[in-house]
Parts: sequence; structure tokens; C-alpha cells
Amino acid sequence: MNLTYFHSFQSLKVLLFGFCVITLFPELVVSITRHYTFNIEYLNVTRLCHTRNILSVNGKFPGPRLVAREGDRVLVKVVNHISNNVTIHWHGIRQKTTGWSDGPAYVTQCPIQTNQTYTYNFTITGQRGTLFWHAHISWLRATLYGPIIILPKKNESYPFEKPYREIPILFGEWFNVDPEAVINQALQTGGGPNVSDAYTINGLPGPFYNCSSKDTFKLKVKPNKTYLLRIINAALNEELFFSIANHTLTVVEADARYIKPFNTDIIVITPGQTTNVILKTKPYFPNSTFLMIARPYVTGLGTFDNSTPAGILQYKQQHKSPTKNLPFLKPTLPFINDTNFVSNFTRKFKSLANSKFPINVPKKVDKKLFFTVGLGTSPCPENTTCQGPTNNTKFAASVNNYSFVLPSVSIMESYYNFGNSNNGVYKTDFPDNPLNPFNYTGTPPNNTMVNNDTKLVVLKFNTSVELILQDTSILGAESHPLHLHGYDFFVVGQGFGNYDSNKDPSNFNLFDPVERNTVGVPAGGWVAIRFFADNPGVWFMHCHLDIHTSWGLRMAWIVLDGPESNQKLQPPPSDLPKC
Ligand SMILES: *[C@@H]1O[C@H](CO)[C@@H](O)[C@H](O)[C@H]1NC(C)=O
Ligand SMILES: *[C@@H]1O[C@H](CO)[C@@H](O)[C@H](O)[C@H]1NC(C)=O
Ligand SMILES: *[C@@H]1O[C@H](CO)[C@@H](O)[C@H](O)[C@H]1NC(C)=O
Ligand SMILES: *[C@@H]1O[C@H](CO)[C@@H](O)[C@H](O)[C@H]1NC(C)=O
Ligand SMILES: *[C@@H]1O[C@H](CO)[C@@H](O)[C@H](O)[C@H]1NC(C)=O
Ligand SMILES: *[C@@H]1O[C@H](CO)[C@@H](O)[C@H](O)[C@H]1NC(C)=O
Ligand SMILES: *[C@@H]1O[C@H](CO)[C@@H](O)[C@H](O)[C@H]1NC(C)=O
Ligand SMILES: *[C@@H]1O[C@H](CO)[C@@H](O)[C@H](O)[C@H]1NC(C)=O
Ligand SMILES: *[C@@H]1O[C@H](CO)[C@@H](O)[C@H](O)[C@H]1NC(C)=O
Ligand SMILES: *[C@@H]1O[C@H](CO)[C@@H](O)[C@H](O)[C@H]1NC(C)=O
Ligand SMILES: *[C@@H]1O[C@H](CO)[C@@H](O)[C@H](O)[C@H]1NC(C)=O
Ligand SMILES: *[C@@H]1O[C@H](CO)[C@@H](O)[C@H](O)[C@H]1NC(C)=O
Ligand SMILES: [Cu+2]
Repeated sequence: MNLTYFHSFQSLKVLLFGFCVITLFPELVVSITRHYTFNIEYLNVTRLCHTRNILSVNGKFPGPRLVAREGDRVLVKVVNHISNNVTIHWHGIRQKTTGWSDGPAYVTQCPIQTNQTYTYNFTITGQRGTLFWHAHISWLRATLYGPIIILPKKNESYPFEKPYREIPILFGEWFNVDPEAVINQALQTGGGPNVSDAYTINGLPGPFYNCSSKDTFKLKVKPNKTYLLRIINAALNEELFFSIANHTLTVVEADARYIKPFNTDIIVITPGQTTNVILKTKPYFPNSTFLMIARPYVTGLGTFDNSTPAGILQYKQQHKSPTKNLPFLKPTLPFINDTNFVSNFTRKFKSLANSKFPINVPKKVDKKLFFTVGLGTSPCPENTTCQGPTNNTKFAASVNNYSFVLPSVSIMESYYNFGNSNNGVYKTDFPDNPLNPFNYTGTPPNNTMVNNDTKLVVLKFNTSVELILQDTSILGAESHPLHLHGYDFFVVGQGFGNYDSNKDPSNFNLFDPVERNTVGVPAGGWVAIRFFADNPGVWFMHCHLDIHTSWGLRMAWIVLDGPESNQKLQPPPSDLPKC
């Protein structure tokens, strides 16, 4: 049975009809189709006393919530009313056989140009929790982002106490200038980009910035209740610590997968990661107001936004007693470079992995790959001066020393139309291992120049893959949040220094590893992930620090069709944008 549920500009009749049927025959409702319209339009927003004409969806900043249940089909009609090219990525959605709806520009689609429309069409299968949507072209995601809330199926409950309320918490970065000007200038000069002027919590920087105290996110709660915070790091370039004064959080979900719950006072979250935490409020009305604060976790050598975003956890008065001027309590956060804290924290994530939510970790590996990830340099064009890390160079970044060049047409369309034969758009010989091995976390090689190319890895359908992601110390060891499109992967191991293929696999967790779509490669270390290549199509993989993606820390995979009809990449939709 398929019902239709319109979220934007909906007909009230359809909406009521949908609710009635759901109420009367809940067992009949297998899935419904949810219709959204995303108008990409300009919006004037003022923060820190600077007004900017930002890009928005439906005039909202942050953007509107996309709400669906596991099993639902989602149709989002995106209409481009701005002068920039746009695409939207449904970050973390598996998109099984529907890569045309994944969104990265020039990988799975050409951009939606001014006055054009494209309808993204996908089902949500086997996932529940929090994800987010964001623009996936240049740095437009700076303001084009919003939550994806995936509720359990109608007849299913959470594997934890039912929350009284659910609240999205989105971290972002605010620039007083146009972020497109920032990245364009950085790419031209070869230097590091100008940093953001503020971090935001649900679009609001909070009281620790000039001209900002009115722009403070307030989480109003009642005593003795359970709140589910759906936390999303949509910041462009920084991992973040986050804590609420005098409150312990219980982490229950990561990247739309349930985990074994654990308690913590502080979380750390990379760009591209999402996590659900339970906040249990104090049993009685406390005589205090509690600050919630974030701070960047920084490992690289470049400059960064070192400002402090804050929101307020405010207990609502039960009785009208005087509560003005309650003392503010502030949480304590780790040092900005506390890699030990981050390492300890990330090791606490384990899949729930019970009989109701079993996991399928590849035990046997068909294909082993080893990718270095890190920074590098490229030459300055003749007769120009560059502001890169060394004289006459530009900053670059790479995977196995290849800095990925985006073509000017869609890779997946080229693949679909021309098959795997070389059509000149891409090559299929991305190296399984570094071509020039070195001591990755020791003294960097003298030559730090990267290769520029468009090379992909080709995988047969259902290959079981093990991928080691190894950070390098070129231009400074740095944590890189790697995001794989179209897949969740199991994080089976991690460590510092160079990965040792003789010693390290014996410590892999093949029992209850966390399953996610974005993992922080430890600064000066490595992470081991495994997955089954069960989703045919072309899938982008990249660092979710946008400056590193822009510098080329990105590559892509082709996963070939399987034999069954539901194991093949679907034909492209008729409204797929053209280049
Ligand atoms: C934004 O502000 C400018 C200058 O005040 C104005 O011209 C423009 O119409 C506004 N745009 C929108 C979308 O409100
Ligand atoms: C988009 O549509 C508007 C209104 O119809 C028109 O004025 C404008 O020229 C169009 N722009 C492009 C690039 O097609
Ligand atoms: C969405 O995709 C499904 C499955 O391919 C297809 O049956 C349906 O017609 C599509 N809907 C729209 C509006 O394109
Ligand atoms: C908050 O925590 C501090 C430090 O642990 C403690 O001294 C204080 O009593 C707590 N206040 C409340 C209202 O919980
Ligand atoms: C808090 O809630 C629990 C369960 O909802 C209830 O049993 C308990 O009495 C409440 N405590 C207070 C102080 O209201
Ligand atoms: C972290 O920063 C502190 C303070 O700036 C500094 O003293 C310390 O050496 C740094 N630690 C690491 C591991 O870089
Ligand atoms: C990390 O965990 C180790 C071992 O449990 C502990 O000794 C250390 O204090 C922890 N470090 C931080 C920063 O939490
Ligand atoms: C660079 O400058 C030299 C000397 O002025 C000139 O001969 C050469 O053509 C220039 N090269 C480019 C690419 O502009
Ligand atoms: C870079 O170039 C400048 C000016 O030519 C020179 O003074 C400086 O020593 C050079 N630095 C390095 C590291 O080569
Ligand atoms: C790699 O470099 C590290 C750090 O300098 C050093 O401790 C280690 O011995 C080196 N490993 C090899 C195999 O040379
Ligand atoms: C790098 O350069 C140094 C100094 O010029 C030299 O001693 C060293 O052998 C070089 N290392 C490599 C790996 O080429
Ligand atoms: C938009 O994308 C098209 C197709 O790739 C390209 O030809 C055009 O130059 C782009 N326009 C802008 C404003 O970037
Ligand atoms: Cu990175």
C-alpha cells in the first residue's frame, strides 16, 4: 500500500486522508511517499551586525526539516531560483540503485542551473535516526543545509526510553562575506582560506560574539523529562567538541544507526557526522541557567576560527517564581588539540548489534586497499605569485597522491552511457596502494607535489572491501573526516602511526564495530573500514572538511551492476539536469 503525504504546499485533504488511514489501519501502512518542494532562493540574514544575502531553501536558515519514516519514498522537487548552479546531497542516505539522486556535482549529476528543476527520488531503507541534507557543489553548503529526521517504522519503537521531545541541533559556520568569494580566492592564490567569523548552533552564534546576544539558541526544557537531541555537524571546515553544563548525555545513535548507549559529558563530532543523544533533565527546577558550548578540535597547522558558539539550556518555570538573573553555569571542554580525548571518545562507539538490529560485517575480504590521505602542494602557474605553504606553490590535497579533478560532465552519466570503456571523462586505474611508499607519519618526502587526475576504483558487485585510510604528516598530520557516499561502512580498527598489516588486523573488532558514513582518520594515524559493495553506481568519497575537498582530497568508486534486477543502477530520470 502506498500513500502520499505532501509536506510543502500540500492539499489539506490529502493530508487528512493520509492521517485517517494511518490511524484506522496502521498495520496496512507499509510505506508512504513524502513530497517536498525545495525552492533555492535568496534570503537576507543578519548575524554579528553583518547583513548578507544568503542562499536558502524556502527562505529558511538553517533549512527545513525533511521528516520520513524508515521504508518511505521521498520525492524532493528542487527549483533553482538563484544565479548559482546547485545540487543537493542527502548525506548518509544509502540510495540503493538510485545514485541519480545522490547529488554530488559532476559525479552523479550535472548541476541544476538557474530556473531549472530536478526531482530527487529515493527510498529510505534500513536506516533510522538523524542525517542531513546539504548542497554539494563548491561551498554552497555553507548556508544550504538542514536536518533529515528518519523515524522508526510506524509499528516500531526506539531501543531506548521514548523521548518527551526531539530537538535538532545543527552546527554551522557563519561568514560575514560570501563563502564563494572565500573559496574562489583561496583556490586562486593557493593559500589557506579566510576563516569563518562565527560558529552557529541552529543558525545562531550566541552571546560570546559582538552584536550577537539576541541571536542565541535557547533550548527550553521541563524538569524530569527525556529529550532526544539530534546533533548534526554541518560546519564547513572544523570538527567540534560540544557539552552542556552539568548535564550528562547518553549517545544512542550515530549516522542513522543505533549504537550501544554510553554516557559522556562531552561529545566530539566531525563535519558530515550526525548523532542522537539523550538529555535527561534534572528532576526539579534548578536555580541555574546552563550554557551549551562548542569548540573546534584542530590538528592541522593552518589558521582556524577559534571563536566560541554557545546556546542556553533553560528550564521552564513551573510556577511563576522569580527566575531572572539565575547564575550561568559553563561546561569545561578539552583543549583544542586534545587528540587523546577524541581517540578515547571515538573508541566508545559500538554497534547495537542485537537480534533486532543485526549487523553484517565482512569477515572475509575480497579486496584490500590502502589509501594515504593528506595535504600536498601543486606548482604555481607561470608568472604568478602563490601563497601556498612553500615558495611558489599552492596548497593541494590527495588520496594516494592523486588530487581528484572533477570533470565538466557527470561521471555517472558517462559511465551509464559509455560503460567502462575509456570515454575520456575518467580513468579506472586508481592505485590500490601508494605508488611511492614512505614513512607516512615520519619525516615527509622532499617532493610533496601531487598528481592531478580523474581516476576511479572499479569494484565488482558485492565485493567485500577492506580499506585502510592512512593519514600523512605532509604539511602536518591532521584528522580528516572521510565520507563515503552510497554506503555505510564498519570501522573495524584504528591506531596511531603507520598501519602495520602484520600486527594490526589481529586487533580488529569484527563483532560489534560501529557502522557509519563518515569517520575521522586520526591525526597521524589510520583507520580500517570494511563494507560489501552492494550498491551499484558511482560513489564519491572525500574529506568532509570542505577546504580539503576543494584541494582534491576526493576520489570515486564505480560499483558494477549485480545479476538481479534490483542490483542494477536504475536508468537516469528524464529530468536529470544536462551540462
Ligand atoms: C535583501 O536586501 C536588499 C538590500 O536591502 C534588498 O534590495 C533585497 O530585496 C533583499 N532581498 C530579499 C530576498 O529580501
Ligand atoms: C530565469 O527566469 C527569470 C524569470 O522568468 C528570467 O527573468 C531570467 O532571465 C531567467 N534566467 C535564466 C538564466 O534563464
Ligand atoms: C520515483 O522512482 C520510482 C522507482 O524508480 C518510480 O516508480 C517513480 O515513478 C518515480 N517517481 C517520480 C515522481 O519520478
Ligand atoms: C554544576 O556543576 C558544578 C561543578 O561540578 C557544581 O559545583 C554545581 O553544584 C552544579 N550545579 C548544579 C545546579 O547542578
Ligand atoms: C520523574 O519522572 C518519573 C517517571 O516519569 C516519576 O516516576 C518521578 O516521580 C518524577 N520525579 C519527580 C521529582 O517529579
Ligand atoms: C596543545 O596545545 C597546547 C596549548 O596550546 C600545547 O601546550 C600543547 O603542546 C599542544 N599539544 C599537542 C599534542 O600538540
Ligand atoms: C584516555 O583513556 C586512557 C585510558 O583509559 C586514560 O588513561 C586517559 O586519561 C584518557 N584521556 C583522555 C584525554 O580522556
Ligand atoms: C611569463 O613571462 C615571460 C617574461 O615576461 C614571458 O615571456 C612568458 O610568455 C610569460 N608566460 C606566460 C604563461 O604568461
Ligand atoms: C621564499 O622566497 C623568498 C623571496 O624570494 C625568500 O626570501 C625566502 O627565503 C624563500 N623561502 C624559502 C623557504 O625558500
Ligand atoms: C617513521 O617515523 C617515525 C617518526 O619519526 C619513527 O619513529 C619511525 O621509526 C619511522 N619508521 C620507520 C620504519 O622508519
Ligand atoms: C631530501 O633532501 C635531503 C636534503 O637535501 C636529503 O638529504 C635527503 O636524502 C632527501 N630525501 C629523500 C627521501 O630524497
Ligand atoms: C553551470 O553548470 C553548467 C554545466 O556544467 C556550466 O556550463 C555553467 O558554466 C555553470 N554556470 C555557473 C554560473 O557556474
Ligand atoms: Cu581532510
